[in-house]
Amino acid sequence: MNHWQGISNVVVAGLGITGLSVVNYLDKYHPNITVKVIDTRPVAPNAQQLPSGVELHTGNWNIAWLEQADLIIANPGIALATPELQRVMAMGKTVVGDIEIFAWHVSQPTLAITGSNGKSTVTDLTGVLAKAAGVKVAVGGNIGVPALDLIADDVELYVLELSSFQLETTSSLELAGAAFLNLSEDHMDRYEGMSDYKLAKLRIFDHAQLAIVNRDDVETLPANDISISDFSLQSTQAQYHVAIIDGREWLVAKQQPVIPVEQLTLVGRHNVANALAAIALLDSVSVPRDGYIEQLQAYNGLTHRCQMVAEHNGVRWVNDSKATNVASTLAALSGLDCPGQLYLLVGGNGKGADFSELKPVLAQLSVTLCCYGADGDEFMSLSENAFRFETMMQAIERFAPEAKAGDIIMLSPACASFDQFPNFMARGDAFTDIAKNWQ
Ligand code: UMA
Ligand code: ADP
Repeated sequence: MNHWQGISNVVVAGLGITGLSVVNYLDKYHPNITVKVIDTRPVAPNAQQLPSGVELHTGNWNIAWLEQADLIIANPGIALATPELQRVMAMGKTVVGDIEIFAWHVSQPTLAITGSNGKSTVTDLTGVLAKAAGVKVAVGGNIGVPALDLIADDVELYVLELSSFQLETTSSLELAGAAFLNLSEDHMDRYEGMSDYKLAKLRIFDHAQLAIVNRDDVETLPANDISISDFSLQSTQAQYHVAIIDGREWLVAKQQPVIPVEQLTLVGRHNVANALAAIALLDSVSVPRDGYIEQLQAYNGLTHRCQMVAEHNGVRWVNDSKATNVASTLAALSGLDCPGQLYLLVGGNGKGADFSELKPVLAQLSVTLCCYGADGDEFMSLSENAFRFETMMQAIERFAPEAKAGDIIMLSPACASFDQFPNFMARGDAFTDIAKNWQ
């Protein structure tokens, strides 16, 4: 099917890294199409990188351009509910995202991963394991490399992390295996409610040959009629599970023991589930397990996810800046071995979340709750030992001097970073810098 038939004017909405990848893709593969770019921010990023001949409008919407377009390709940071997009969609204009354009182009097998937490870890791990097994693999999507930048003829397997934002604007992506890891509250500033958010995520299964789902989280089950592989930390009935064999706990895949859990370098129960999901994904495209067992044992995760970044005088500093919602902070707390006091840094942009689920878990710990940033107030009632600060740095300066051996200072903020940092990486780097240089 030629999706491009009759399309001569395209508007790219948003000039983030996604928008730029779309422009570059069109320039390379559809050079006869006229491309115009709108970015509603006063200063658009990447403006200097635009190929010559591509017009750019910044600061607000250009309605005339939208009305003249044959196709609008929107960045994931722009919601379909945006009134300007709704208006032209009502006129019959098609609005898609970069992943839909990717779907129109590629014919190689593709795996995709969505969920509220663990997407990047499972995506990266799946890619690392496929590579270890000798597969020419390209990894990208929401993890930070736009999918269209991956396109190359010699790629044998694509592995994509897909956010609900990306899935909203994707309708024809054919997948060899599609994993939905878990569902918990996130992005409530963008969705009407949880069912809306879940529906966006379920779109991953629309044209998948195999749905890889979490048996411990029924919300991940597909609504369409599709083959299923499941993973579980709780039930040995799942195809991918953990089981005690000769006194040791093993990862088991389709009745075959893979490795003992203790041989994983990855820390935490949630990462055991992530490893099972990655194995299930690789099985769906028949990557031989023998090819990657050593790498599965050695893999130690991505930065900014529950990572110990420094230890001074027995005080451990843990960077979990990627914990941008409640469930990820809960996962960090449940796997924590803290014999002393936990100084927990929380706050930032709360995206409209309800943080009350943290309260009973915090009550089990000896915690000093350091609340900072735009939504720091939201955390103050979660612990009797809560303190309010303007910034993360002020909290550290107040409490790090009194931390003793056995204590942990952990950034696991349950919030997005945008109120004070460009992104979660910058926030984690700032924390790591302070941690490494603390005397
Ligand atoms: N924006 C405007 N006006 C515009 C365009 C963007 O105000 O015209 C704002 C958006 O509201 C948003 C910000 O600019 O706050 C960035 O949005 P973007 O769409 O320009 O983002 P990109 O730079 O293209 O990055 C996007 C993903 N960002 C989002 O979905 C917000 C990146 O995921 C992703 O790595 C990248 O594409 C490559 O695929 C980031 C993210 O935070 C890491 N994702 C969310 C998450 O993981 O929770 C979904
Ligand atoms: P995502 O890409 O979905 O944001 P990441 O792998 O980057 O996922 O991890 C984000 C946060 O969630 C980190 O704090 C990490 O420790 C935590 N996390 C990772 N996997 C899981 C999981 N399966 N369940 C809950 N939390 C998780």
